[in-house]
Amino acid sequence: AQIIAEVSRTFNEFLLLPNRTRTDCSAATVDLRTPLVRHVVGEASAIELQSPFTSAIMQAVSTPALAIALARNGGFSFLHHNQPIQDQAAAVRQVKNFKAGFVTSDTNIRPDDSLSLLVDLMRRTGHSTAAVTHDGTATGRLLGLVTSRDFHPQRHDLDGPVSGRMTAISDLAHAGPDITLSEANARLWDERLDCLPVLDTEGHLQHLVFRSDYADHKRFPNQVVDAAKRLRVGAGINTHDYEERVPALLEAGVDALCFDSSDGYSDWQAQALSWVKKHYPEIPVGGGNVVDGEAFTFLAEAGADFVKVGVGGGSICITRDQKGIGRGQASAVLDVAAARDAFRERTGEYVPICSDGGLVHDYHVALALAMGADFVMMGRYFARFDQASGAKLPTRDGFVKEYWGEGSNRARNWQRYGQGGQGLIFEEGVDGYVPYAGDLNEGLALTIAKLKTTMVSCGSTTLPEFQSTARLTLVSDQSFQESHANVTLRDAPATVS
Ligand code: MZP
Repeated sequence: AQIIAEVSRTFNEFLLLPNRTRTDCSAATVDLRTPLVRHVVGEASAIELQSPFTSAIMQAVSTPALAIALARNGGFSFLHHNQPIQDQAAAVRQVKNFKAGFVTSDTNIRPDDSLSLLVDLMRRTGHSTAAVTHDGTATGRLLGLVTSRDFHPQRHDLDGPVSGRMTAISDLAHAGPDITLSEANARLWDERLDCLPVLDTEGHLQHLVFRSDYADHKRFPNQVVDAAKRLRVGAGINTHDYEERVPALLEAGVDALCFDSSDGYSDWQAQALSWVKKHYPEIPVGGGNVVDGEAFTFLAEAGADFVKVGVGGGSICITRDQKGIGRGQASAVLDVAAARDAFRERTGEYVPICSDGGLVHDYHVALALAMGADFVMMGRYFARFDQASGAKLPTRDGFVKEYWGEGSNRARNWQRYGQGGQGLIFEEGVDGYVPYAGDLNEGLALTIAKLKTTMVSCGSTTLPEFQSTARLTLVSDQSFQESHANVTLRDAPATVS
């Protein structure tokens, strides 16, 4: 066997040194744009993120609602593939059909349908308000509205006819068929209305415009959209059914694909990549996961448009315990980033890399980017938010959300794990809980604020500048202890030792 001399290191072992901060360097001038997919050096990537965050290809994480919220905040989601092809394609369509300010037809519902069905529809479509029409179609007569104020979206025990929960609309003004979105918004604000039904010439409902969505336009200046102003979304695929899955996802309008594997350094993945590239050269497709430069180069040469880095570091992952395979995430990112740069010098093409899994603290995102990652992928982080699929459960101290690994018995995503056949022979992931963290929009804004402030301390206003100028230092156990507060916190119980 060959012994690699370098110790396998993780993010907790590093800190950033402050660099000189210029007067023009402030949180307001930091630009977090980053390429998602391969591009010729000097040209723009076909998909550029406004902030370097992607959500994990996991059942407990990347729902359509989360994909919508993340895209509106400048990031990108990959909807999971551990579901029938038609269900994954329908999830892609839900994101692509999302239109800020409009209720789409699939959130219209008949008055005798149950609230739990309505809750489910609204969660899947990412809407906080739904229309109740007499025949359940977008053009049906509007009977009432159900808003998120009327129920708790996480409580599936709610049931009973919707009519009991309807909000009267008699005090809402109606708009004619020719009203533009901006005119409608202006009127909503002027007349202090929450909602404006837009009617056709015969008085039938066309759609609803909500005032809160007008605020959203201001609130989400970084939405990741293509020419048709539709949100962008990706999808995970595997090396087993890609010949059927890829065309269905393309038909649904997916923007990028990613092979989802716990070990992407394989002939299976190279063959599947070249099949996609041959049949659908227009769709970007990522590969992974890998932990070293050799494996990166293998996938980049096989056609991968980006490569995910990380084996065994995920918060729900027990692959290292079970199989003894993996590498500290910091060492993996540093090694792969060096290979990405060598590939760029040799070919003139830039293949972005993603640091996937094992990011425990917000500052780990900054470390991963400083070490060369172009963007990060997170599971635990996003699973904590309202928009993720896990149930929100009460505890003595607050709430938790369910979060389970793709290699757990609960997920049984055997396509992700090469265990020699059809099925998961042993678990490589666990099923657990993470602390509930509320709304993604607020949580991610805080993380982005911290990232920008870190970059300012390091004297950088762009990610390429941060990657090339950041200075990192290894920390000893003792200096790691020094990093934390060393007083008794006011709200902690007093102890006498
Ligand atoms: P984390 O953000 O929760 O630390 O890690 C999420 C990542 O862990 C995913 O993007 C995926 O690469 C990986 N993952 C997902 N399921 C498992 C498992 O069951 C796993 N072992 O390792």
